[in-house]
Amino acid sequence: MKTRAAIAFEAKKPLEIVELDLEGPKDGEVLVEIMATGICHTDAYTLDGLDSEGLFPSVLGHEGAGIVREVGKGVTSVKPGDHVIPLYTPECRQCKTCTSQKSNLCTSIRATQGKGVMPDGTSRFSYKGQPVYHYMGCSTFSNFTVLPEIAVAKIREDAPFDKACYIGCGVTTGVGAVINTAKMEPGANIIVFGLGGIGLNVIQGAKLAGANMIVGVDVNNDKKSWGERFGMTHFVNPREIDGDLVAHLVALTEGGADYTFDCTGNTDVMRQALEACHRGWGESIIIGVAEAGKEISTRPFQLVTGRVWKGTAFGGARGRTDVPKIVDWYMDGKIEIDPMITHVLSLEEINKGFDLMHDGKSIRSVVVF
Ligand code: NAD
Ligand code: 022
Ligand code: ZN
Repeated sequence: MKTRAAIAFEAKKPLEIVELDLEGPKDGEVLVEIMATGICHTDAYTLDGLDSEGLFPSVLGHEGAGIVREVGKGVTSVKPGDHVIPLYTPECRQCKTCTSQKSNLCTSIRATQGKGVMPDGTSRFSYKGQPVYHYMGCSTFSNFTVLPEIAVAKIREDAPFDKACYIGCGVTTGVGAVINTAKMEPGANIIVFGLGGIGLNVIQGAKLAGANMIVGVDVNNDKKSWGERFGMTHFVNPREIDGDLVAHLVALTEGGADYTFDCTGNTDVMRQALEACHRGWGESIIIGVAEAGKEISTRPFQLVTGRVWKGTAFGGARGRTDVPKIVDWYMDGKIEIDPMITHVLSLEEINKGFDLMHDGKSIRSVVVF
């Protein structure tokens, strides 16, 4: 079949909207009509050539929502007509990691997903007879895409696609980091570094889980009102305080935070986030993805005195199990999404979404097909 998609032909070039050829689903795969897709940080990162594993040409996009249109042989968990969210972190429920219940980093299709192909080693997309790579197993910048069955979460049918798509990455990552990774207890004091599409979701997750102080740190003063909108209690702009940021934050939280979250991807901020933790028990969760080759550092004394450094992918969420629950939270009004969707674009306008992100003018841009 044909599908309308935005292709990244090479790094640092705008996406091009073209008609691609798409092969139908093979065994264990499903064809999904994407109804809406969010533009997330790592799509831009790959397009900017900062991801050492970026493949071209490819159909980017990893945050979406849509409807199953066709299923391949052996597919049992979804059927045509089901509403789904694609998962860049799949959940096979059979590999060593899934059965361990200790991590969400399912390994069953990891190798092929990283190479931009389906589990059988081939791509379903092609343009003028040449294969086009899949991206993070999702390729949601296409009106139709093919996904492994284990990489789709079935969701309720009354959830609007143009909001539910954000649950495919940003919402689940931020809220999940608090609930699954930090396992934050009510009454905790937290600090969130970077109040973008991820940090704001950390804030609303912490509010939901009953945090006491929620301190937001951002170099952009426009983010103060954004943070407050979702439950931030204190705002600090590192450029506007006298002296050392860490000392300031430790004083503000009377000894340091119980949990801190890096939502910037900046390795200097990661160090600040660890050192702003409370002596003896504070935990710092790295969410931000740093540029290829960057390293983090601190004095080992920070860890010896009880601070804990952790990281999280997709908020520690097990996609097929946890994503439908987050959709329920949204539909029940426990979490908000609508105000964070600052721009709605057509596929033809997708490059504008990347510009808005680069200029810090959007929280989340969503493309509707
Ligand atoms: P964003 O660009 O919307 O937000 C980043 C924010 O950080 C901005 O408000 C910016 O002003 C602020 N900032 C920049 N430098 C700062 C500094 N030195 N101190 C304080 N604040 C600073 O980005 P986003 O979409 O929220 O994503 C944040 C990070 O999370 C990215 O690195 C992204 O790749 C990563 N991410 C990780 C996962 C995961 O599973 N681990 C999932 C999604 C996104
Ligand atoms: C999503 N991310 C950033 C913005 N939006 C993001 C990027 C990378 C990861 C998670 C979220 C991530 C963390 C750990 C891994 N990845 C490795 C997982 C593993 O090895 O099992 C990651 C993921 C997918 C891909 C690359 C790296 C990919 O499909 N290319 C989950
Ligand atoms: Zn993302």
